[in-house]
Parts: sequence; structure tokens; C-alpha cells
Amino acid sequence: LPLDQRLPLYIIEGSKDGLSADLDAALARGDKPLEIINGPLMAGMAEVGRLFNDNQLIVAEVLQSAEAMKTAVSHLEPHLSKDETSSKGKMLLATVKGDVHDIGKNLVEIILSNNGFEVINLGIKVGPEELIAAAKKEKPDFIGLSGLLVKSALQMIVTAADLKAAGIDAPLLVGGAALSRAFADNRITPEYNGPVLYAKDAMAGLELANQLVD
Ligand code: B1M
Repeated sequence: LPLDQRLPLYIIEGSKDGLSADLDAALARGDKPLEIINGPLMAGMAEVGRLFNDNQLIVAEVLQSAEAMKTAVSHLEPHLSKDETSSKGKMLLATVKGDVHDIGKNLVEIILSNNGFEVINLGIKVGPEELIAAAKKEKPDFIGLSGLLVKSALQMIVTAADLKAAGIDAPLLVGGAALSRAFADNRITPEYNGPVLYAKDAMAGLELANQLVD
């Protein structure tokens, strides 16, 4: 198979054998690391999601795919462009309560920290209490919330309301597959005191972050 067809297959099959060498081959022919992530690797993940939805994959297999994706992202990370300027701003970042999906969140961390932001990554399944405590301690310039499940989008409404009740109004940057700009504007914004910004992907997240600290 040609390289362009092999790359998504590593993710679909959850296999790492030969993955690093093929990523190096893609870099060597001039592909940009983020193009590799957003192109063939994300296409593989989309197919995993489709197969899982059709009951053609079980959770254990999806987990293997996630591991392959994580390995690929870590392999590409040193090649991502870096902006060496000192901290432009501080982001608190978390996957919301009830949600374990962290590949997209970790991609946001990589992209923002490579571009001059200090990122405090609280991990997955982060409830409002933990977020409030961290926000009070760290005084971030903005708070990033990620969530992929439909119930995570709803959890973001609860989280925004709890943050507001705790007196926090730092801008919220929200992202994840179950969200949309309309959901952020119509459902999350009314529950919050500060701005709520929706990012469709990690690069959009970086652009919004840059606007926030400008
Ligand atoms: Co899950 N899962 N999963 N899963 N999983 C989805 C999300 C699903 C759509 C699959 C499907 O059915 N087709 C479905 C959700 C249905 C729904 O609610 N709409 C689903 C389900 C149902 C589940 C379980 C409930 C399955 C079960 O147990 N029966 C379970 C949930 C557990 C829980 O959270 N409580 C579950 C578990 C898992 C695994 C653990 C096996 C694994 C996750 C491993 C891990 O993350 N460590 C997994 C995976 C891998 C997926 C799919 C296949 C891929 C997700 C992924 O990593 N994509 C996913 C289907 C799909 O999305 N195609 C699916 C790659 C990643 C880079 O993209 O995270 O979307 P993503 O991030 C993007 C943007 O969304 C955005 O930027 C990134 C790109 O640059 N973004 C942000 C994300 N966060 C952002 C934050 C920002 C800005 C942008 O600012 C702060």
C-alpha cells in the first residue's frame, strides 16, 4: 500500500508496527506534522468512530486505536513548529466530568504550549469543584474545556454555571466533537459571566487564545 493509505490504517487497526518509520517518511517528503495529524490520522480516527458506531469494533479495539494515535502524536510533537516567546498567557485545561476522551485535549495542550502559552492540564473527568479550586489557585487567563460525548456538552453548561456561582469569569474556550458554536452561544454562554468561545479544532483554539491575550 502507498504511504497515504498506510497512515490511516495504523489508527484503524490500532497497530504501531512501522508507524514511526512511516511518519518519518511522511515528514521526509515534506508533509507538515499538523497536516499529518489533521489529514490521514484524523481520517483513520473518523473511520474508527464509524466502525464503532456500526458495532464493528469493540471498546478494547478503539482503545488500541487511541494508543496508536497517541504514539503518532508524540512522535510528531518534536517536529511541530515552536514559538519560543515566554508565556503569552496561562490556560487551565480539562476534559469535563464523566468524559475520558483526552486525545483532542492533549493536542490542544501541545499546540498552545508550543506557541508560548503556559498550560495547566488537569486531565480527564474533571468536575466543577476541582476546576474552581484550580482556577482560584492558578488565576488562569482563560479556561479550556474539552468533551466528546453528548452528555459532556451538557456537563459544560453545569460547569459554566458552577464557575459563575464561584465568581469565576475568565473566558471559556470550549471544544470537542459533540459541541458546536450554536451550542456554545445559546446554551453555555447564558450560564456564564465571561465570554464563551467555541473552537472546532486545536488550531482554531490557538487563534482564539491569541485573540484573548492580545
Ligand atoms: Co469514545 N466515543 N467512547 N472512546 N470515541 C466517541 C466520541 C463516539 C462519537 C464514537 C461513536 O459512537 N461513533 C461516541 C460518542 C457518542 C456521543 O455521545 N455522541 C463515543 C462513545 C459512545 C464512547 C463510550 C461511551 C463507549 C462505551 O464505553 N460504550 C466511552 C465513553 C467513556 C467516557 O468518556 N465516560 C468511550 C470510550 C472511548 C475510548 C476510551 C475507547 C477512546 C478514548 C481514548 C482516549 O481519549 N484516551 C475512544 C475514542 C478513541 C473515540 C473516537 C473513536 C475518537 C476520539 C478521538 O480521540 N479523536 C470517537 C469517535 C470520533 O470522534 N470519530 C469516540 C481524535 C481527536 C484528535 O479528536 O478529540 O475530537 P477530538 O479533538 C478534536 C476537536 O474535537 C477539537 O480539537 C481536536 C482536533 O484538533 N477539540 C478541541 C477537542 N477538545 C478541544 C478543546 C478545545 C479546542 C478544541 O479547547 C479547550
